[in-house]
Amino acid sequence: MSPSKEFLDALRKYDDYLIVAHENPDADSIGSMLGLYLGLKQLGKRCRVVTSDPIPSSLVWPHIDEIEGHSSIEDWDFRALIVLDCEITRTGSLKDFVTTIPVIFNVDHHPGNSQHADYKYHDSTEPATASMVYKILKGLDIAITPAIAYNVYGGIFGDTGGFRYANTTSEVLLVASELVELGADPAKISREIFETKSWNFMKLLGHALNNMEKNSSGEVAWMKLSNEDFRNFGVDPRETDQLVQYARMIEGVQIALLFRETEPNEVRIGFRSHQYDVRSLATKLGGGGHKLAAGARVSGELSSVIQQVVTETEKLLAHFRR
Ligand SMILES: [Mn+2]
Repeated sequence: MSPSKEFLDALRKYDDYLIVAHENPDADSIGSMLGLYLGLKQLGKRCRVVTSDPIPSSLVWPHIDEIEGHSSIEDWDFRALIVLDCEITRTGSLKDFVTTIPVIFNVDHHPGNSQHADYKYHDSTEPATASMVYKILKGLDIAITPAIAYNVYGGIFGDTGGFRYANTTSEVLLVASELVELGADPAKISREIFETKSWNFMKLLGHALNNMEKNSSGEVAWMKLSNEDFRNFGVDPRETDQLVQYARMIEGVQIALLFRETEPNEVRIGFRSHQYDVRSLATKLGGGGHKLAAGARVSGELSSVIQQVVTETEKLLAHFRR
């Protein structure tokens, strides 16, 4: 679905924008923010891009150094806010500041997005927010420069798992083709997003694989990392949210889980499946996400959270098969 005329007209109307996305920014949120930022600047808008958390160091994307930290914006008087790839509640430490901005634009592809916004472009059939940004730029007749192409392609590549997930459509492959034509570098982007890991990360991965577990039927597999593991291996928990893919690779596994004790007594859970709606599980625990890839954050002791969630997961599987 393309953005409405009303949405595009409204974007033309305002002169200054603060562009934000969710905490712990990923390739899609970064590519979307920078793609839209560079595009709106072509229209003569004043724009700033701000995140609550550091950018992954492996991403060396055009204009990425123009993304600012939280402290640089508080004395600014923005007319309009653009929230990408999430609802305002997921903007981390930016939340209190951004809610003071009078006009809200929201662009997101997560199902269940209930953000109130003056102008909203929401489509859960889109593989990435970056593919929606592409449609906004086209709708505004903005020229896709090599820097924009790089960022938008990067966002799409990230959220489709490198064109491997079920959200990879023929439409998005055509968009990707055009973006490569216009200057995106597929090999470099692939390396930056999926194939640049620190030594410590690889050692932690080995530890996590060694300690992987499965239930008696072999249909639920899970990985766990304690707060102590992160300290011992010297790895930032934020680098590890994709580890769950290894549990999902196992033959016969229907639902894969990742448990990370990111703070003492706080467990982040990642849910993945090839076919079952794991978002319902995540939502039950106060989280959310996509049908086949979701997450939640709960407080509690690691082993008891694991026990409880594995039991819930087995119940869900039984329910789907009834
Ligand atoms: Mn996304």
